[in-house]
Amino acid sequence: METTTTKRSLRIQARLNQTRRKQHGWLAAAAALAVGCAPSVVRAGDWPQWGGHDFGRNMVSPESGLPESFKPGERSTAGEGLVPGSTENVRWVVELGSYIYGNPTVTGGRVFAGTDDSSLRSDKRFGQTKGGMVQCLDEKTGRLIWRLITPNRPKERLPEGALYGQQHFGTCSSPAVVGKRVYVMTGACEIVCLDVNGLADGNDGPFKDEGRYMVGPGKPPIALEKTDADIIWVCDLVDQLGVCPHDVASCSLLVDGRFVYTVTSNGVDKPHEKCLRPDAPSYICLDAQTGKLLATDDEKMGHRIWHCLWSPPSMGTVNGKKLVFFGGGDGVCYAFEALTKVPGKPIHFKKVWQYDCNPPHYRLRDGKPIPYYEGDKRKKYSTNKDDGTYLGPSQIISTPVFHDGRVYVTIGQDPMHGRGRGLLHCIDPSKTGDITKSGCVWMYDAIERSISSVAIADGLLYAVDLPGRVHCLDVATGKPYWVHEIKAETWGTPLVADGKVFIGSKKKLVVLAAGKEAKELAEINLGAPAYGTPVAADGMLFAASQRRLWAVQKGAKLMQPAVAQQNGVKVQASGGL
Ligand SMILES: [Ca+2]
Repeated sequence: METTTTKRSLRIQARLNQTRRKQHGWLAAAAALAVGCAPSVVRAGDWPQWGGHDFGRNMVSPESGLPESFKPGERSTAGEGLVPGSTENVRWVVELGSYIYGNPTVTGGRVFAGTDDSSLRSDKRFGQTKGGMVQCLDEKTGRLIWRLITPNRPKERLPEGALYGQQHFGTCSSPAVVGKRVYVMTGACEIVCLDVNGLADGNDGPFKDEGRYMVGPGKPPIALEKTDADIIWVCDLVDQLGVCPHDVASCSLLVDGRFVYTVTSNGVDKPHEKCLRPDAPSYICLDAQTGKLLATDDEKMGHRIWHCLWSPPSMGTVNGKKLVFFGGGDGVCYAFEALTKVPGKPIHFKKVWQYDCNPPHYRLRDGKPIPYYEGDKRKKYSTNKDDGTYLGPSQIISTPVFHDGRVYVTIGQDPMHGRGRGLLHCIDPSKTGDITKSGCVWMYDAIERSISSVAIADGLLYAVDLPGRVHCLDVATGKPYWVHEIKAETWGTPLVADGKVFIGSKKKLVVLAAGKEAKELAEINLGAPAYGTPVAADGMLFAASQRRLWAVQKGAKLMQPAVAQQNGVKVQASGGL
């Protein structure tokens, strides 16, 4: 049964889509022309931020007509690209790099994705730094429109003793698009605001030094081209806010009009013993227009943080007030009042509540605190056998999801730490103060550690844990209907769309039927791990492996088997090349 809220939100979404269809009629028309064999109905519903249009970040899309499966194509042995006719329901495929952790966003006929910089090899202007990129592609064809290159942050631009950037994962967060601006946290621990049109229509904003920025300090600036990004402003969280990131800087920003909310990716030092910048802010709000700091938290979480802050915030209206929900590197979920106006100088967020996601038996053994890193299977002193039974404290890496007056959040650790017991909480956010007891609606402890967020549709909650078990629960009670085993490590969040649940995993992309009975519809091998989260927009599914991004559309065929080279980005598409 659909809930009234779901029906209402779908009706609102349908109205939004109608408006967008009117605004972007050219897109629908052009897309229908480009794929002659596809159905004529092309929806113009976009997905502009992590969570789509929903600031609660519930990964549910109103798109319909999505195929149950697709054939990603076979690699040609006679050269680059795919064997002609080996794909099914695929509109285009783009090879974007070696790491695609930044889940795509789609809006205004464009697809935005964070990647590493390995596809830069053929652009002679750059020496590779194993840094990151933000790539903007044409939604119809997959062709490159522009890209931002963010060089790897060198050691001398970090506090001494930091452990950061060694994994070369690139830009790991989802770009957020509002109007003509794109906001993203780069792999270099900056928040950047970009022009949605890139440099094709000139160099906008106060930032004019893109040619120097994109090669990194100490090198001569490159000559800019129309396919380069146009930076409007940059806020460097290390230089300007004193943050010391750990491993990777990542947060899918929440942009609410004038306000950009994010965690700072402040974290611990190389030996994982202490935070080098314990008084630096954990949660901040920047001015979307200028990049200026508007607000910080006053939690001083650096004094108790275990690893690093990576959890993207969400937002919801509770008791008539907009709240922002942040997942802590200390295992605590926090709610702060959202800003309502631009303050004259930076202020502290007003805290409304906090909720400890680690109950006493997760934190204490025989009355003594359980060391966090005892749960890291790689440590010599670890007692974690990596079989999912280890019980100890975990942090919040997933997004706290706000839906229908409740907050849902999982706990977990860096996947490298191995398996362990997790916990999924349903929180009543209408309380104030320490709401660990008063705000607990239900807990579900048959889940292992998870860095995935939940998706909720039609009264059912879908959650997935690190070893790839999908849990379908009654959202009201937390009682399970079924558990399905993907049997592969899973980092991403389930996407519910068109009566299906799409989940990426290390081995394959899995499609399940949404509903009270477990039913697997398809397993799709993408040829490389699919750690990210698929998204749906404009009647298409956008799914990525570590290397490639597929635009999946029912009935679409790759019309031209030739591979187009665009500054190193290889595209196979159905039309327009
Ligand atoms: Ca500029």
